[in-house]
Amino acid sequence: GAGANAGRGALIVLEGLDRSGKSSQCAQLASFLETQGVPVEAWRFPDRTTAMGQMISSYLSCQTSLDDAAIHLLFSANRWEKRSLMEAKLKEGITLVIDRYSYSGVAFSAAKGLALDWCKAPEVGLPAPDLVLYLDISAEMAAGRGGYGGERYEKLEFQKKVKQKFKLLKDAAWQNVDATQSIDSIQTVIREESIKIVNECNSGRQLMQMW
Ligand code: FDM
Ligand code: MG
Repeated sequence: GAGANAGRGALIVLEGLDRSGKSSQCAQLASFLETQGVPVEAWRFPDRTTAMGQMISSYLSCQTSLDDAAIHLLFSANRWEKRSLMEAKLKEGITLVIDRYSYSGVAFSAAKGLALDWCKAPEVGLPAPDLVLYLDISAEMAAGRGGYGGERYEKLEFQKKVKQKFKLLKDAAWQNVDATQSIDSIQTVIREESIKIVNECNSGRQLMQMW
């Protein structure tokens, strides 16, 4: 096992287009880490359970309209309201596996035409992921999997733009994962990369800040 008693937990983020397989891969990864004796929690952003999260959810389901800049800041604030809890969990030695983070925040808003640097600014100072696993798939292939739920951004043409913006966000923590492989092959890669980073964090790797 990776050891449950020494250093901090790892901040692991899964990113990608809608229908790239993030949510099932996150769930499988969290269960796997648990079997390895790694204290772990699976999180997601947006966190729709908070007051801000409920405003976001109603925007995404097209029940409300909001200015593009305003909704961008709301998504960011939804991460900030979780900042101290994230930091506390990591410090306690709990690894967080998070479905979407600041990368989705910037990619989706920039795809609407907001300036990339403006979109990144409110993320500055949030805890930086130790590992970003980007599930790489074309928008066409993701759409072909069906099951777009009808939320605001779940449209092929828009997802193509989002993919172009994701490409501009590769940083030191970023790892591309070929998401056209089988679910099991993807999970194998994700497990290997995750165990490595969990061990590094456990043995003293410093928690960084965005961006
Ligand atoms: N999304 C997600 C954003 O536009 N900004 C953000 O900061 C985040 C975290 O919200 F279309 C978009 C991405 C997606 C939608 O996400 C809801 P889920 O994972 O489908 O719930
Ligand atoms: Mg969705």
